[in-house]
Amino acid sequence: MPFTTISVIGLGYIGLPTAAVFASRKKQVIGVDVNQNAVDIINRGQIHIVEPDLDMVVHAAVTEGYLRATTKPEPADAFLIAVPTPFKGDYEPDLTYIESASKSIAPVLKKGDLVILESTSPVGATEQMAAWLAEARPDLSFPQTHGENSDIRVAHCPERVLPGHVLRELVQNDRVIGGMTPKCSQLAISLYKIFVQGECIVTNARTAEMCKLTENSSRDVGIAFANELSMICDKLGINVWELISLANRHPRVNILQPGPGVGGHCIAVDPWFIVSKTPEQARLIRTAREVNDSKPQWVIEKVKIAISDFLQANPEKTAREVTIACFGLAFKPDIDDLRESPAFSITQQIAEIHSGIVLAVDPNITSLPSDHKGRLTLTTIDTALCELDILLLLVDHKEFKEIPKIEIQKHIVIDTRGIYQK
Ligand code: SAJ
Repeated sequence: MPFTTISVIGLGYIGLPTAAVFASRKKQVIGVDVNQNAVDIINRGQIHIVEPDLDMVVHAAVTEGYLRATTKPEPADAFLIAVPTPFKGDYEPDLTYIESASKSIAPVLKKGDLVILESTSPVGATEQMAAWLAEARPDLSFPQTHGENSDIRVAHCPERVLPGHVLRELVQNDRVIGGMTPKCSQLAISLYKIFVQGECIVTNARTAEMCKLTENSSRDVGIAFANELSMICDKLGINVWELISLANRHPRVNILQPGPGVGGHCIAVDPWFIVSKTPEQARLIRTAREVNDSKPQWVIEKVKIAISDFLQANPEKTAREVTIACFGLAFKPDIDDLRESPAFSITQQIAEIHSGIVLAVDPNITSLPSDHKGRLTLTTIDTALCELDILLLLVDHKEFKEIPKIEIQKHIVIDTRGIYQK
């Protein structure tokens, strides 16, 4: 077996579960992260992110001595880079994390090592990473200059796991393996086969990069279609959820669900990597992003209309006396992740513009982030139901679906997920 020691650079939502799963297969794993606090937490056998069951796997891996975290790269047989790839203010991809990760591992590389880029990346990033490595290590040869005879093998193998189901999907999902040469791909397959039960399918690095971007753009375009339909149906007085469920009875139609916008770190980001490379061609992909990004503002306008309807029906009241309860803060159902959450952003904006009380309700959140904006009070479902005048449903958490219909019918409801209107 060519891999005794495996190093994972970037111990976040992808890197930490990946490191832990390799360790659970009894490989020596060195996890590297620039965040000393995260490193300390992991070395105590704990985790600094939220993902079901990950705490147990990390705890076992650290206690049994297979996983160790550090801030400084050490020699290994394979390096997996799983650092963030955000975009800059102008939607251009920001590769600085990949650049510094490559430069940090370059000094410890040795002949025969495999370097894999797992971070979601714009087309060409793997070649760029290989160029940074080659620049830092002129004594070693790389695939871009030495092809199959290179000392170092390089591949792009994008992660495709769904937050909330990471441990299962890491093992079961098929893997796209984009080696810079066929030998690079073969070595990468032998690494992933340590834990991947899905199929490992070989392509080149550029196609693998584009494949990941395509998956998330496809979902973004699908959600944009649903969101656009919801705005069209609102104008035409049609229940969009009934419409979609009827249309989806056609054997070749499968429309996704509208919502208050698209959140998370991936789907709202990755399509821009295609747009930034090919702005003239990527017209639909750009428009989908714009449609989804415009949905939170559309929801806020609906809330303003509901306030004025309420005041017309209750002329003795003023806006200060109208209580709005926002049900759901997370970026999708049944998780507690507030990252890039349209629900949280809408709730904060309402708290900033509304003069009355704004209640935030989320059964998965125990406290609001310390830097939240606006006057917001986190409360329970029952308290909110007693106090609210307008119910704004933003996330289809299971607890919200269980509220008796009779409780919902008493109130003015803006249901962005259709759970009370289906
Ligand atoms: N959403 C809707 N309507 C839908 C489906 C989703 O409004 O019908 C919204 C969700 O509420 C959420 C956002 O879209 O705000 C994204 O959620 P998601 O569940 O579609 O995806 P993520 O961001 O949690 O994970 C995605 C996955 N990609 C695909 O399903 C193609 C995952 O497999 C990727 O690994 C992940 O991005 C990633 O890391 O790139």
